[in-house]
Amino acid sequence: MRVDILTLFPGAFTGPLDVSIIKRAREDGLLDLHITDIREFATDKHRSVDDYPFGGGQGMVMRVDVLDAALQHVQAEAPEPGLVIYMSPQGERLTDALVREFAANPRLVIVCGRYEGVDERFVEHCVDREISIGDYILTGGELPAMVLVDAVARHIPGALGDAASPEEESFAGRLLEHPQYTRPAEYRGWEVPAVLLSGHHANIEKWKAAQRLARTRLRRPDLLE
Ligand code: 4FV
Repeated sequence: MRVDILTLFPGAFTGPLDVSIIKRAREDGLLDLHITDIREFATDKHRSVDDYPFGGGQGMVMRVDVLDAALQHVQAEAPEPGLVIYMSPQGERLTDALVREFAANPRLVIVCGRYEGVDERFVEHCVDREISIGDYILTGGELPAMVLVDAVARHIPGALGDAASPEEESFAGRLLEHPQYTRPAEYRGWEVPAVLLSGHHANIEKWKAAQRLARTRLRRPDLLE
């Protein structure tokens, strides 16, 4: 999968996408990540990428001409155009189902906003999907973009190694995960449920299923609707 990220802060991506599973997926050629600086496509001598909002209001808005030039350049860097995703609080809420849908694409182009956001004409004419990671305001779309890349990369065949598969985890079956325990079995008198130490697989599976349901009912009844 090829993922292009358009951002004013390429440096923000150094680190979170260079460790563990994502690092290996990139090294193994499963994830081909490209970060492009939007400011490279500014045309005026001040290299400005934003301007005052028409109709007044606080803050600055990112310019449609600079964003479109950056997008066209990146799209032309590979034969297959990517699905264009703009991260913003006005978007559809990111869910496991959406992550799986995006993971089925050969290529994504993720646009990170800053300031008050982008000119709406860019969203209207250049963006395929507007996505929010939650109802709160961040300083930029970079962290949401990393969340999306991390979540999607786990679904690239082979990215998780053969150990785990995304099929068997939370939200796939729309239930929260059962509690997890590991050694030491004894610690400060804090108990490990005996069934997990019983070796009785049928009972263990029954316990896990009951835990998933009980936790979901208690903590996220909305997932059961
Ligand atoms: C955001 C979110 C988010 C809004 C103004 C960037 C910021 C600034 N993106 N889910 N929540 N974006 O807060 O995706 O431009």
